[in-house]
Amino acid sequence: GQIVHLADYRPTDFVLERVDLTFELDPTNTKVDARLIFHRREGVDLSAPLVLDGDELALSGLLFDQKDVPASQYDATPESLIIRDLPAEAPFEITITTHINPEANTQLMGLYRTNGIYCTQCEAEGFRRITYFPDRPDVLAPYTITIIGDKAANPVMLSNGNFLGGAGYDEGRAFAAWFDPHPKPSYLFALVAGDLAVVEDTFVTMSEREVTLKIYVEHGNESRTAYAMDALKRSMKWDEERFGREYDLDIFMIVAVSDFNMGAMENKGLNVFNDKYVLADPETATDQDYANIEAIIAHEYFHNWTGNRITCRDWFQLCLKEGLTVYRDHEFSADQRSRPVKRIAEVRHLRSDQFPEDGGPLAHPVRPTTYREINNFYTTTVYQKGSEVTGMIATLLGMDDFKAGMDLYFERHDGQAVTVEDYVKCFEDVSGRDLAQFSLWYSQAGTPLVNVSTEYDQTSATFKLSLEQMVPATPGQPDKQPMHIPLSFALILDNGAIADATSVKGGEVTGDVLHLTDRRQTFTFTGIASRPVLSLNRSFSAPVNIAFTQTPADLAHIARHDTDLFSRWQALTDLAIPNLTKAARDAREGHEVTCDPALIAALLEAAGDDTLEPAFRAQVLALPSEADIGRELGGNNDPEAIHTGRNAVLKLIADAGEDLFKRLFSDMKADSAYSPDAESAGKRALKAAALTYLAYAENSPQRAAEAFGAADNMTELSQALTLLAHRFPEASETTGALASFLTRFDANPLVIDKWFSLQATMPGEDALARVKALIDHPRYNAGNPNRVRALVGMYAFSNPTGFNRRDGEGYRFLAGQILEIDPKNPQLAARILTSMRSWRSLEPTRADQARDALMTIERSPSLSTDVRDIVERMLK
Ligand code: B3K
Ligand code: ZN
Repeated sequence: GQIVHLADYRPTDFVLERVDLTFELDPTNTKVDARLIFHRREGVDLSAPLVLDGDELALSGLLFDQKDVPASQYDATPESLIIRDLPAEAPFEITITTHINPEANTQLMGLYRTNGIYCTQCEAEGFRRITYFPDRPDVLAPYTITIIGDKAANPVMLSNGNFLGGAGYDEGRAFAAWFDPHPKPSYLFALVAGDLAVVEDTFVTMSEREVTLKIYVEHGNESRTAYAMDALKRSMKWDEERFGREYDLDIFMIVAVSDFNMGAMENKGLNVFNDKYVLADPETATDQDYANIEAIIAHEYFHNWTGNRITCRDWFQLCLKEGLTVYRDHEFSADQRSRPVKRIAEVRHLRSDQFPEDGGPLAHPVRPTTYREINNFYTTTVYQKGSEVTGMIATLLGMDDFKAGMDLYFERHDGQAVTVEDYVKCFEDVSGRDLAQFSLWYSQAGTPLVNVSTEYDQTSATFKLSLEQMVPATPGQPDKQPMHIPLSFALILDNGAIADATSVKGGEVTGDVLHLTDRRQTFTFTGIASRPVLSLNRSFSAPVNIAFTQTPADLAHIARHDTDLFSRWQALTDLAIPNLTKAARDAREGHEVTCDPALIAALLEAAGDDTLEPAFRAQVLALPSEADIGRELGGNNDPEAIHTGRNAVLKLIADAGEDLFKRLFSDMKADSAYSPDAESAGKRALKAAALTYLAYAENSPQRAAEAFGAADNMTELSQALTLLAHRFPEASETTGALASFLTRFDANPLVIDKWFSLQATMPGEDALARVKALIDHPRYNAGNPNRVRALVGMYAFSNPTGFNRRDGEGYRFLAGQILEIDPKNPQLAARILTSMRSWRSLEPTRADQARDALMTIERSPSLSTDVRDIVERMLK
């Protein structure tokens, strides 16, 4: 656990020219021969040794140009191999032999086995668990791979690049050889072997090359790959049309495995996926699952250019590939589906995950400058805020310059390992704009707060908009500089029209974008004939908090008239928030909860407006979450009171809108067989929202139980079951439905994960007893990350009342789980532990209990670097 600093970066002393790996597969004793050709970098001192990384390795052989190396010439430890007295200039060959145990690899980093399948995960530093290597992203080389394995057990043997050939090898064994001509860093290496089924298709690229597409799955799952294959082809086409990016090998492969630490991995030509993000059919996958599959298939595919062809110089530059690729997959989904609805979902996600990270002890810049464990920096800040930063570049420059900048980036840096500065420079070069201040978005952590006040003067027809920005202090960054914040805006007139706001002083305005660059800035608009309503940060053009008190009437005006659908949703949210925070306070003090009729009217008006797309109306009806309300309250939070208050508001809306919800529930019936397309999914979402409100209005499990019985797809089935379990936990209908669901889907692990999740998130104190019982359930499997996340992760992240018990038992339970998971799978343990990152915003009794539980973890002598890093930062 050494601390790594961005400022210490320097290139390697030796340049790697070629990599040639031979694997002799064995479940517990796989032999790896690595032949590496190096030469000393020009100007590097003769005394400099070759230093290679390892992790839990043992060296079993070392050759220099095929001859033994005397023991005095090298030092091997589990963490490194250091070789001295190497040639001055001439290239030389080092052959390293290691033996590794895939079966015993529970970390799921390096080469491991899942359900009898060999598979790898090398990002960020897993390759060093396979062989000694310069395991860093700026070391690029072409790879040749030979895999030798038992023929019967491994009819499929895959690696990156193009297939060279394969044949029988010796008694009962076979070999397969692969060559990847594109120089790549070790984190993009992959190997998969075992008995897998394959589904094939083809794609013809823009230059008329035919690419073979293959999706490998466990036998029996072939029929569940159709949607993923379709999403892949649409992604390939879209990247050609939108970014001019063509695929560059003869074959593109995806492998779905059931034990995986994250969503998927973009290994060159051989993406490995968590099967959750590949397998789908109407009976087992929800609309959300389909949308996730589409997004993640696209994301990993898009990495081929943003990540693989152009990679990161060092891990500090992670956002260079992740933020940009998230931006690209967001754009893809927006084009495939409804752009405003997609934007609403993204912003909900950003606010519920990234804002708390940015406002808590784990806050870090989009490009961090130090880390102790790089795996802890695959964060929502690097990914989602990183994507927002690229989105802001597009907003600031306009689409034409943005596109030119991307083209330049691909052209200038193809085949290189680069930095954020290299990326930003491309946009500066094409636009002539200085992005120095803008680049603070990469280096300053914390969510900026923009205070807004306005003034309208009828006689001079002048509208004044005063903005003040403040970037909060974050760990290691007490003082902040003002940022360059692009704020899309509209001045909406009485009749709903948008005022011409081109006559403006006080700062730069491009199109409908205000450039806020100073700490305080006043924009003065002239020629505004009547008092306008300001709609600010439209489409969420900047990831900031806005403090602007607008009257309910003004918010309702935006909700009715803004041409930006996102802003209409935002206005309704802004209308709801004060009602929900007040409800939480009232509930805490034992007062009756009330709700402004203007909010109810505005929500019902939007929900009932048949000119609006159903998916949007469903988003309107999904009020801010309990976590959202907690964040608005800011501190001293009582999750019970927030829950009670919010439920009371839902009940008031439900009662007032009962007739509308009945109408929507029957109007939104599907008129044909299930289809996962966005429009049909939107109808189902609106129908589900109506069903939820009806459960509040009718206060009976009846309708949900009927919906459960009638559902012919997993979306409606799981929604009905969740509603039953969360609203009517004691009802016999609920007990019966939970049992029948388990019996029906017992053979399908991904569906059983849903069964665990929806019980883990049942609100209230009883949740803990339920979760503890589920840990002892025969279907619980502590070795499967999806199952652990479904139960322990969902409980800690997504059950505010059940987890944040006043007596602290929830925190102590989690601490116990973290200490159990950590020795087996540190990455998983560290990730789940981040669920406690907002512990300081709890009321004192709970906060004290949370701190004690964290200190129990911290005191454990044998923590992984992963968990130690997180727990120490959270307690700092
Ligand atoms: N690049 C991988 C994430 C690797 C995580 C390593 N701890 C998946 C992705 O972002 O596409
Ligand atoms: Zn990614």
